[in-house]
Amino acid sequence: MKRALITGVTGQDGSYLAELLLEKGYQVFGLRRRTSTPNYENVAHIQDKIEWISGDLTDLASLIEAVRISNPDEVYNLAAQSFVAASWPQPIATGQLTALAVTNMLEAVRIAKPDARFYQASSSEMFGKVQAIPQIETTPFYPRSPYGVAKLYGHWITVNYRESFNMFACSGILFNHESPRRGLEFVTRKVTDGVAQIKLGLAKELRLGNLDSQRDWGFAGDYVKAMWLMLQQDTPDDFVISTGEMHTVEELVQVAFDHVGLNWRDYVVIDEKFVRPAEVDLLLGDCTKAKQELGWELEVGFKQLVANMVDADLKRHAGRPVEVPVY
Ligand code: NAP
Ligand code: G4F
Repeated sequence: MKRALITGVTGQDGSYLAELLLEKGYQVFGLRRRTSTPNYENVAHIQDKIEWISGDLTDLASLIEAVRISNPDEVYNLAAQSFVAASWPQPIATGQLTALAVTNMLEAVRIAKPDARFYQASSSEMFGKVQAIPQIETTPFYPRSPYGVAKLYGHWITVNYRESFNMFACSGILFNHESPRRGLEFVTRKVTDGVAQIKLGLAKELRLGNLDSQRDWGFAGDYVKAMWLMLQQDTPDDFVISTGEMHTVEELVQVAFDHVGLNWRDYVVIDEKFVRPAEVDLLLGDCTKAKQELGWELEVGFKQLVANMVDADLKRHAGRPVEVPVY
C-alpha cells in the first residue's frame, strides 16, 4: 500500500486528490492546522478514511513530524493562502504561507524522507501580464499580485531542490480549476452561488468587479489526476495543466444565469470594491506536454462545469440559511 501526505487536504483540490488516492488504494495522511472553527465540509464524506496529522505550514517542526509519522512515498503540497485578492491586504502572510512555507515542506521532506516524491501546487497566476499567448512551460513569468510573486518563489525553490539535492520534485503549473467545492470568494463559485440564491428568491443582485478578464477554467476533479500522474513518471518535471479554452467573466455570468432561465443584466451590479489593484487580463494554457508525456485528458468542459456548480448550489440552498461571501 502506497502512502501519501497531503497538505491543504480540507481545500478544494486536497479533497478531490484524497478521494482519488483512496480509490487507488493509498493510505492517505492529511495535514490539518488548528483553527477556531474547523471546516471539514469538503472531506466530510471521507473524514474517517484520512489519517489526520496536526501541523501548520509555518511551523517547520510540525512538518518534519508530519513527514516522519506518515513516512510517505508521495507528498502533495497544496496548502497555501490561495485567494489572489486577499494577497494585497495580506502580502506578508501570503509570502509566509504561499512562498516560504514551500521551503519548509521541502526541508521537512529532505530531512525526514528525502526519497519521497514531491508535488508543488504552482499556478498560472505566475504568468500574470502574459508574455506570450498561449502560455507553456517555458513562457517567461510576470506575476501581477503578491500571490503570484509568492507562487513564483515556490515554483523556483521546488526546481532548485530538484537540481540541488536530486529530489523527485515536480511543479504543476495549473490554470484555474473549479468545482462545487470551490471557496465562495472565487468568481466562479460566487457567481454560481449568487445565481442559485437569486433563482430561489434569497438575493436580489450579484455584485462583481472586472467582467472583461479572461480565464482558462477547468474542473478540479480532472486536474488532481494530473498531479498524481506527474509523480508516477520516471523523472521529475514541470507541467502546464489547462483546457486550452478561454472565457471572459461576463461569459461565465451569462452561462450561469442562462442555466436557470434568467437574464444576467437584470441582476449583476459592478462594484469597484471587487476590482483589483493590478489585473491579470487573460490566461490561456497549452498543455500539449502533459497530454503527450502524462497521457492526461480533460473530461468536463466549461458549460458542463458551470451547470454542475449552479445545480449543486441550488441544491445546497434549498432549505438552508444563506452564507454571505466576505469578499
Ligand atoms: P483552497 O481551497 O484555498 O485550500 C487551501 C488549503 O490550504 C486549505 O486546506 C487550508 O486549510 C490550507 N492551509 C492554509 N493555510 C495553512 C496553514 N498555515 N497550515 C496548513 N494548512 C493551511 O485551495 P485550492 O483551490 O484547493 O488550491 C490548492 C493549491 O493549488 C493552492 O496552493 C493554490 O494556491 C494552488 N492553485 C490553485 C488553483 C485553482 O484554480 N484552484 C490553480 C493553481 C494553483 P483550512 O481549511 O484550514 O483553511
Ligand atoms: O476567481 P478568481 O478570484 O481567481 P484568480 O484570481 O484567477 O485566481 C485563481 O486562479 C489562480 C490560477 O490562475 C490560482 F492560482 C489562485 O489560487 C486562484 O485559484 O478571479 C478570476 C477573475 C479575476 O480576473 C477577477 O478580477 O475574476 C475577476 N472577478 C471579477 N469580479 C472577480 C470578481 N473575482 C472575484 N474573486 N470576485 C469578484 O467579485
